[in-house]
Amino acid sequence: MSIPATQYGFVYTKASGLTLNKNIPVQQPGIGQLLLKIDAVGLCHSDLHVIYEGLDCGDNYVMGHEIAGTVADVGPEVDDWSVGDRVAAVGPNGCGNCSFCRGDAENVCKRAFGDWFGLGNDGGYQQYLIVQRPRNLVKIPDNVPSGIAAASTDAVLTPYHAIKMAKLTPASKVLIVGAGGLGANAVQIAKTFGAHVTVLDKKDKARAEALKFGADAALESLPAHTEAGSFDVCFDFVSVQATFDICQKYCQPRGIIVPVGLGAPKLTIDVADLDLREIKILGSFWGTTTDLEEVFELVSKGIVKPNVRSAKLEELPVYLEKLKKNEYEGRMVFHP
Ligand code: FEH
Ligand code: ZN
Ligand code: ZN
Repeated sequence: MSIPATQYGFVYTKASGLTLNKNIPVQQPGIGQLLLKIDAVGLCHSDLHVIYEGLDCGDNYVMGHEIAGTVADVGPEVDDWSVGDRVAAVGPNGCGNCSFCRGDAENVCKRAFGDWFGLGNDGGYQQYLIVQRPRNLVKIPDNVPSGIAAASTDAVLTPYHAIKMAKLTPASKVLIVGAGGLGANAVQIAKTFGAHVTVLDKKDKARAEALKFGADAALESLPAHTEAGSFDVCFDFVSVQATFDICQKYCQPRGIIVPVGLGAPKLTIDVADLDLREIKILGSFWGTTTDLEEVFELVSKGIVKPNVRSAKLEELPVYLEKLKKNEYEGRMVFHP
């Protein structure tokens, strides 16, 4: 595989936002590192939160946190990967040594904040990436195309981790608010746990897709006669006050609300109701290496089918604008 000396990529700085750099050196991997040729990288709302809404993950790095690639070169002391392996990056990029990383919770590794792939540390909006910690890579199944793999590293991994944290059972009555990219994948995942799934979404197309993915009901809003406290677990993929209030009203006593979306920086909680009915609010962030391995199992078996569209990486600025205006469905992935 001939590796160029320089490449192009999209670099984020607090001063200039996201800009194209056509002369980024392609480094050689050092001890314990590997060089990844980027095959596909997904575009996410979190990118918009960084570029336009002040989410501070750091300064001066190549963005792109939903990464699938092929190992192009390995440095000394890297023995768990070989040139030609197809791998996906586990975004939170845990340090590997702390109690969280050793406890299968590397997604909340405190040392990795600001070191996430494409969100503080260099990511996949370029042709080649030096991976400092190859432990944070997962093999992509042979039958999973790179675009689907890239999208799965967040649009499937994030809802999968949230659902796993909520410990669904076949007796679970689940409410999913927002059946866009992550919500649509959540429907498919929740059905693998045997749960009864009700979806709320304003868009006809999203409700139709949710029913196609196995939702038991897909509604624009809950009927007036719906009993307050009808659901064991409410996943809010929008997380604005109005959707959170719906979740709190219709969550069972001792039920769980998981505000997965980042629609509002803060939410108001009816604390008396929360206490009287012992409602749990569960934070959930991205996912772990184990989760991503399990996600690839589901995707490889065709049980979860993420909705993905592809474009050339050079077209990224065009699709950033489209995403801002919600002008497309599904996940955009880019190929350098
Ligand atoms: C979410 C919020 C902030 C940073 C990163 C994330 C991940 O789910 C990537 O989208
Ligand atoms: Zn993302
Ligand atoms: Zn750690």
